[in-house]
Amino acid sequence: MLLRLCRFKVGTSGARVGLLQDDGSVLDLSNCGVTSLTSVLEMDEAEPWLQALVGGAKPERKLPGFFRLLCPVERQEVWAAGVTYQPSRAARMEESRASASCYDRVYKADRPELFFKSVAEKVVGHQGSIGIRADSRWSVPEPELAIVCHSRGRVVGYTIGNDVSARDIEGENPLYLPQAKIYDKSCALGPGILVGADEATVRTWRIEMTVRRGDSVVFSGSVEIGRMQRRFDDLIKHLFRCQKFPNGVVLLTGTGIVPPPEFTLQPGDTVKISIGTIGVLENTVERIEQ
Ligand code: DO4
Ligand code: MG
Repeated sequence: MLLRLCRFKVGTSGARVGLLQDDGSVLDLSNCGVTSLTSVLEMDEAEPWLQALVGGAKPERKLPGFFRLLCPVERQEVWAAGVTYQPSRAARMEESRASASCYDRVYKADRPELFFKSVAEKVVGHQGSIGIRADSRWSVPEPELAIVCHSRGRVVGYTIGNDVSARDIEGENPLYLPQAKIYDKSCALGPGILVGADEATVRTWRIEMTVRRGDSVVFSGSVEIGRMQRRFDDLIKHLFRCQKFPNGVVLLTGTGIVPPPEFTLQPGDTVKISIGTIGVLENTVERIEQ
């Protein structure tokens, strides 16, 4: 069975932990004594433990329509890597001519670009709304593979991330990067965390993204994860250098899909991202007022 850990809510009850099923239902792990996602992610061997749990305790099934998925983080910080695919390097060099060499150099350098993206409380889950800044004229989705690590730095799973960004603010001056990247609803993760896949398999998957406006598809694109210029363990090694994550961490691994310069997100758009067997992350766009 695919093990996709998720957080969900039934009515006004608190957050529960479950396993997302192919038919859209969820196996509720709360009656098996699982009260937090972090407690599972922090295990040394989460995968066999979950397999045994599902085989034995018979968790209750919750059908679609009777629950709402929440973002798959509790207290984990979210970080992001940048300029890890050739299209991202080319787009950044184009948008920011004055500092083009920064992007060119970081693409090849031993030290990757890593930046803080979000605290867990601000992350949007599947079917929540993502934000575009009212003071930006050029906002884009960045569909990215997200690696989930426990506090000792080992990869425990994968989810889908959207590193929503204001390209005009970023392009005006690289010192504005935090404002282009960090604001309300700029980070989405979901639908759940796939446990037990290895890097070689994940690198064969494609990231696919479609943006819809009303009845029209206004952008679609895809990239194979194997085109990523860096190895997962290399990114994680740098992230954990001189820094601890007591509750684990999620790392977005950079975008390889860059819409053309005339494309900007608009309120009401729907952004759908799918990756391999992780599933689909879908969000609608809302304007974040100043
Ligand atoms: O350097 C700016 C951000 C790059 C980024 O977010 C990406 O490549 O995905
Ligand atoms: Mg990005």
